[in-house]
Amino acid sequence: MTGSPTARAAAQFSAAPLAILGAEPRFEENLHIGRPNVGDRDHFLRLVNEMFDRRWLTNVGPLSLELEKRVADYVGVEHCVAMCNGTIALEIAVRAAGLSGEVIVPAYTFVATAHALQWQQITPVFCDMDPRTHQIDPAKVEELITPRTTGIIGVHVWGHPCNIEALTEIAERRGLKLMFDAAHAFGCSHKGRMIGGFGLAEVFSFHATKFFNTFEGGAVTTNDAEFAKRLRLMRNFGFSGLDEVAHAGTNGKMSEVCAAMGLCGLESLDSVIEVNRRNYHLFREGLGDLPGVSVFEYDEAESNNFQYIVIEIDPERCPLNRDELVGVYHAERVLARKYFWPGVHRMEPYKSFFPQAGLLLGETERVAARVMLLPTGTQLDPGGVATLCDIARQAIQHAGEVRTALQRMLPDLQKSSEASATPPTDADAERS
Ligand code: T4K
Repeated sequence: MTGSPTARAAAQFSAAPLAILGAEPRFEENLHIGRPNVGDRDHFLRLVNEMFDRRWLTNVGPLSLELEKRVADYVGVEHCVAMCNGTIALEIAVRAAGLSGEVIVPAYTFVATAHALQWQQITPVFCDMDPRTHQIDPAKVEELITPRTTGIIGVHVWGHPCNIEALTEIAERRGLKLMFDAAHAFGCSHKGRMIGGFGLAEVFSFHATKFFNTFEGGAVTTNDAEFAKRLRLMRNFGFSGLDEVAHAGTNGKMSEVCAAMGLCGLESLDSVIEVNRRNYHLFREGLGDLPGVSVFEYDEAESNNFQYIVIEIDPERCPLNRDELVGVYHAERVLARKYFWPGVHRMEPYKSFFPQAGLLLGETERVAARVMLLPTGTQLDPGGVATLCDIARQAIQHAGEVRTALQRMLPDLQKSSEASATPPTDADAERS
């Protein structure tokens, strides 16, 4: 975009060092949300060499068993079952719990939470959130229970715990299974207890974009020995012995190279959290006084991983809206994201199944239109955070020019996205 006629014209009347107004982008390369943290490479390569010497690459080898033990100790549970990714871990946990019919989940989550149900012909019933915490609202869960409901899956969005007590009380009183999608919450605690031990089971994602990663990976943690046994059978085709299959199953095993990555990552977990914590505080200081801009709050009396910098833009008070700010960041090569916009209920197949779902999801829709995420993690030093904060400050101070520049760019952007999204029609063919 730099060097385009629009940008050059804008640069002539603006002093703001913003790429959207014609300056050079502040970052030379794209800055991603979820850039992986990489631990001690020598340690990792040593473990991988040993793995090659053993010629044992997957199928619950010594590295994945060691990782399971270390994760179980870390979160303080009896059993950890490592899996190939968080989505399969969810699917297996849902199946092992015997869920069927309808299961209540938040609409404000990554689509995998709902897909893990839908994939097994279970209907996800979308529940609204508490806008203060972004977590599923227990009062609204109760209203969605029908004779077909068999369970509730809470999601600890951003690593902030759900209202675990209220959900537990409802599940017990109504005879429902309760599990948690804890994909964001490794290293987080609730009332001094680590996330991982609540409900029947909790499911972690160790995807590359998570602050702790095993390339691809995940785990189910539980204190229920029978449940853990079922999970282990199901993740390995149901094999209970050589040539002996005791259960329906799939392939959810974590490979040894992934487990090696996890074992290295555990060594640097505390230092990564420290970097995230530092960045989080710098973001709060750097953005806190901007009108209509707030940074999602974590309870600092608890353990947090601070892996997401979640910014909420109040369109009544901020001179730019969320989408405009995202546009400003993208011009600077900062790939800010709009998680979890537009809400899972507005994605397929759910939006075709439940076209009116939004009517019951007012808070979800309002929050999803206001939230954006900025990068953090070990890729970002304090100078980088200061630059990210300055971009928002400059954009807000020059909101009028920024909006004009964005609007000038809009027809071009629309044209190019329509061209790539719309298949040619017969009329197009005739015209050409
Ligand atoms: N439940 C919840 C609540 C979840 O948030 C997730 C996953 C799951 C369940 C399922 O767990 P997994 O099956 O994934 O283990 C990303 C992640 O892929 C996904 O794991 C995560 N949640 C979700 C919140 O974010 P996308 O499709 O939005 O982004 P993606 O993966 O294309 O990458 C994000 C950014 O990271 C990009 O700008 C590129 C950058 N990146 C990515 C990779 C893989 C890198 O810089 N390096 C890399 O190696 O889903």
